[in-house]
Amino acid sequence: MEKSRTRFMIISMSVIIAASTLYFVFSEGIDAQLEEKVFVTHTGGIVKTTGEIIDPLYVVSTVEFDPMEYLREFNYGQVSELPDGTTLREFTIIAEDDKVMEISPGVFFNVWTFNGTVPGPTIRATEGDLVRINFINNGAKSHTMHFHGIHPAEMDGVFEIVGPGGGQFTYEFEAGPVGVHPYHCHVMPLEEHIARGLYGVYIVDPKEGRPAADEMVMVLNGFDTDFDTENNFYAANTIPFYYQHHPIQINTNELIRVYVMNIVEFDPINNLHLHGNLYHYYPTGTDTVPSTYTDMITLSQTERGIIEFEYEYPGKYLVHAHKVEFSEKGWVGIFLVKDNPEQKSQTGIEYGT
Ligand SMILES: [Cu+2]
Repeated sequence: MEKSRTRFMIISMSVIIAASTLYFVFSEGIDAQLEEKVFVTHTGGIVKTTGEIIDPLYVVSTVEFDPMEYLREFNYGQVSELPDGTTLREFTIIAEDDKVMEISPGVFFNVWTFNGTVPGPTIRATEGDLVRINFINNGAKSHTMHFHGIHPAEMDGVFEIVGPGGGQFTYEFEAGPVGVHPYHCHVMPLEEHIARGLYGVYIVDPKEGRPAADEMVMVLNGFDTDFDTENNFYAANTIPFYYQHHPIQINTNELIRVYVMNIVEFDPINNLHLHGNLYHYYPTGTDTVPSTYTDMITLSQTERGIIEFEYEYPGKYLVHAHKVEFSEKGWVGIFLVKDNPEQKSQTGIEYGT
């Protein structure tokens, strides 16, 4: 009894000393929670705080990620021309596995990143370009980049493991086929390397291009923050409820094109439902003819495609998983459609039909 009390005292003192040290070192970045709060944990336990809790973790969030920027950000690489006239697109991608991200208010999670974010950058090329990825693994674990698409076996990012602490590999392949494809780390246990965040989108444009549109990328992802192989949070582009609190602004009568990819681990399916409208869906984006005109698609892991639509009426419209559990845990957003009677897309949604 006496022994355990002494141990408790030592642990308590250590925590107080550590917290005080952090307070003096990082006093400006520390968030003090002044109010007493009661939480119910996922296991049904009740946690009561005493208020004035210092959360030193706040100062170690090392990911800067803006879902609104990510939504419409496309990386075309450093472009040059080879002697035979082929376009070369070079990208440098750095893997790390020590970053901490605030996944949801007050929830911090060790994410593994390509170029510092989850998802990694959207890589974009045109069919027939030569894509060169200078991959550097600055993590503490082995990682690779495995692209979906057509390429030689040694460029597949599966057997050529890239070691930690600065290991390097150059992936080089011809961009193709046309469409939207995932890339992700392919080191075992794959489940962990994907669930931690090592994935992104790779778009291959047709040589003739696609009709002008307001283009965006939505990666349907989730996070298992308590390691029970079930996701606690879901989102389009990492931050739960982000596009609900920050609606995506679009115009009436303008063609909207969304490159959508499901990368959710642990769950067999995910889906995307659009309100007040229907969209043309091009599975994998490999065909110019849409396979369906719908308001609901269901995707298993790494299934992806392109959706195209226009809104006729202004207002707020939800976009969300119709697996309601996922939408209630974060995968829900809003399109805020502004009236723009002058705006007419050049080709309308008849593209490919
Ligand atoms: Cu990995």
